[in-house]
Amino acid sequence: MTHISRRSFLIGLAAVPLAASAGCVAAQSSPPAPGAAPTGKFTRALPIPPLADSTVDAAGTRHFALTARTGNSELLAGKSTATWGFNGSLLGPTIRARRGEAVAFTIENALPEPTTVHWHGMHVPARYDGGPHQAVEPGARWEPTWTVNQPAATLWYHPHPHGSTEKHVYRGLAGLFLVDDDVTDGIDLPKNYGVDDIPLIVQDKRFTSDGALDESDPTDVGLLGDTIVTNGISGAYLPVTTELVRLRILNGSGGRTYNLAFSDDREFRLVATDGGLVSEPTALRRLPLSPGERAEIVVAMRGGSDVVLRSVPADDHGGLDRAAAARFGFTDTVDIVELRPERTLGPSPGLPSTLAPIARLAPSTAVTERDFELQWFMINGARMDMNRIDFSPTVDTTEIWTVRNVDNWPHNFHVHDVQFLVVDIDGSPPPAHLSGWKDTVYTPPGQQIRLALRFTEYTDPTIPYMFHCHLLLHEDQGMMGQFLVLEPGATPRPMQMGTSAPATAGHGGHGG
Ligand SMILES: [Cu+2]
Repeated sequence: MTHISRRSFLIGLAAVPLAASAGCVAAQSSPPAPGAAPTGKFTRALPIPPLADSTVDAAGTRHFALTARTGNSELLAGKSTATWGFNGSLLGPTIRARRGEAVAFTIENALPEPTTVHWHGMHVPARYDGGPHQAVEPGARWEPTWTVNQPAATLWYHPHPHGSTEKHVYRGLAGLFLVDDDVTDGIDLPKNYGVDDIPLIVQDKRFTSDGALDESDPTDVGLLGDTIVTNGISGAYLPVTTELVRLRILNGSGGRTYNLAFSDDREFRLVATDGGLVSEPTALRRLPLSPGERAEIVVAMRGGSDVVLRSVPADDHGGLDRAAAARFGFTDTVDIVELRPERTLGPSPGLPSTLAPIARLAPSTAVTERDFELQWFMINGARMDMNRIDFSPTVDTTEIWTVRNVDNWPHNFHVHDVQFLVVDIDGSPPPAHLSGWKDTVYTPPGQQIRLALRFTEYTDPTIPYMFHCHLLLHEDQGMMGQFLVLEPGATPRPMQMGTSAPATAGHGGHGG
């Protein structure tokens, strides 16, 4: 097993100045006069990922097909870039299914290397989770199927191959998975997909001089790009026709954390987090979103008055010291999309004062407590081993997990199969944006975050689920572990793989 000491790793990766790119740091431009011609920076209409085609069989199962393939895309206007996508050259169609519906997928791999498709945020049997144990070889096919059984939410799908997740996502493999249910259908929220209910897949890229994706010089949090691409293009604007717009925002970056805000500092309402609706619309002016997290917000528009959704420097530097905050992108200002409303906007229903009650998981009912220390590429001092099961929760019991970032790097924490609740942060109740269902949570240096989780329905003594840092370089470098969900009293029978070494592609040669 290759061992890389932290010191040699740091020496091996000379600090990359996020010369962020003077050209991409947003200037405080005054909004153009209503009806004015587009002014240079936002030059292309935001593409809306198409809804995935599906067919329903006699038994009521909804079938989808996804093929991971190579292609070329116009991430930058007028330039062709080699990219990867599902059913196309870049990103993937938006999967949509209802709670209670059985879904079945035919996944085909037309890439030159193995990949997987992981259903991020989905409650799904471990064998269909799409983690590193479900590799799909080039030319092979994988057919997961399950019944959707969780509240309406904005989930997503992306590759999770052992040691290569960052590059597969960076090259373009990602798509949204929207779950619908009767509760959300019955609430007055903008819900006309692509019109007033807008998906935003936010990613950062860096390009070589000839327009290729630059995969060199990762920082300690991975590939930080100086160009924001939203739904696959840079410089996107969104024509708006309604008074309210719902934005379903995915941080699809591997290493960059965004601190969302509008250019005129207007308020917006948070209506959903990773796992679905929050209990009531929450007024915010800033919303941090670390890699893998989603948020749904509703923002009021004024006819003819353009406004830019952007990421602004984090007030607290993400809990990092100033130098680290700058090195890891926390002090950058980057534009995501310009919202360009018509002069006269169609009416939107007013937001209700309450959305969906959050059923608390009382910590006092927890039967098991576990501790997780995040540091460097390790959780509890260990790096990922495909042959090591770290622990095995019992189905239908509540657990409390205490996650501490004891590092001076940013990390976050993602758990497969389940949506959890943040119990407290350093002993205090979580802020509004962390009060709903979550599957990924940012864990700043020095903080202690307690999570309440309850694994239900699916057990498997052989095939594990993952928990990991969703900064994808960290995940690839081994900041991940595995657990089995078991029936009471069941004995684990973990599968054994041929390899136990964490992949070090791109970071080899620094052996200490
Ligand atoms: Cu990390």
